[in-house]
Amino acid sequence: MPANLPPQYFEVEKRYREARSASEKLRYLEEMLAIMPKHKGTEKLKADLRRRISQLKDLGRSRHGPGRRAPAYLVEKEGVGQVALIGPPNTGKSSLLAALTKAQPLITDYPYSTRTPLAGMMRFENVQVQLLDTPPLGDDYLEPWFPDLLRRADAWALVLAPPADPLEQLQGLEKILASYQLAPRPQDGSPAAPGVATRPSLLIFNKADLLPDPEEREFYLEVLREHLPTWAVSARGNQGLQPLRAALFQLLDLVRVYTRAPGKAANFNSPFVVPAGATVLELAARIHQDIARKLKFARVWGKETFEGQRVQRDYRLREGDVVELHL
Ligand SMILES: Nc1nc2c(ncn2[C@@H]2O[C@H](COP(=O)(O)OP(=O)(O)OP(=O)(O)O)[C@@H](O)[C@H]2O)c(=O)[nH]1
Ligand SMILES: [Mg+2]
Repeated sequence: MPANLPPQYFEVEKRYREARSASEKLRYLEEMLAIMPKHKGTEKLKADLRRRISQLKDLGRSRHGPGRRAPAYLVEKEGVGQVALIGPPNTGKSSLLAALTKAQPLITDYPYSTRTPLAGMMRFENVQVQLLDTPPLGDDYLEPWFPDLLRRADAWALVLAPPADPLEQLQGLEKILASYQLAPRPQDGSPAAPGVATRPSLLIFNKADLLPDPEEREFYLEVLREHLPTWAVSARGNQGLQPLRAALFQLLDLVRVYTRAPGKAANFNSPFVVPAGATVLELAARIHQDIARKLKFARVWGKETFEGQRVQRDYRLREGDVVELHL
């Protein structure tokens, strides 16, 4: 039996998916439950919403009292994607988290100050990307959960900084990753070694302010860029962070599209964010399976199409497309 959910429901559901905190998510779930018409066709959905609500409530409880369920390192993913800031001790990972998000990590002059991961939300234009500050990846002891955290992340930002030689820092990091069968994804599209999991990665060359000589800085950047895309910044001096935000979002390889109802304007503050290469049909499925099932065609306003061009269900969405779904 079709659920026949009102359009308002999907609006709230979209906000739920984009919500940044557990309490926000909880509020939207409860709103969805209230809006949802109650009949036989919605029973499964109702049970599902109730289950998600109670899970979130449990999560809220476990943060306080004893008997917590989720270990502290298991950070709930929020926003359009998660980028882990990883690197040797004292390179400024926590400082970057503080500079790019509202999170307030511990920052100290001495190394090994970060002991557990901490997440923060980085705004880039109209989306939020989750950044994850992590303990240093040194030569010695590594927390047993660290490889799992690395695998769960959608992408990695490797944070290097002077005075150490950045290329040596990078090679040290790659060695640690390799010992867990992990590697930054090669930028030339070449395949990774068999059995090795890769993540899209970039290098952040932090504390660039400590290298006031532009020639020296350029020398390092050139060397690093042969390995991975590299961004020179100063977290402390607030330098180069704007382009870094864009690069961190682009690392996730997502496109932002906007839906509109016939004759109405699109809401450009609130994109649907889908993997690059996703089709109109996948967008419809993201909104609701019923809509995907009934989808006949779409009209697209975008850079690669003419105004309101009629496209089929397998049309691949491009960044910035405005889409009108026709059922
Ligand atoms: N000069 C300069 N110092 C910086 C910059 N970013 C961070 N620092 C300093 O470097 C030191 C270490 O910064 P953190 O952010 O704690 O470094 P971290 O990588 O999180 O360190 P661990 O958690 O120990 O691995 C602090 O004294 C920061 O103030 C920068 O861009 N320039
Ligand atoms: Mg730190």
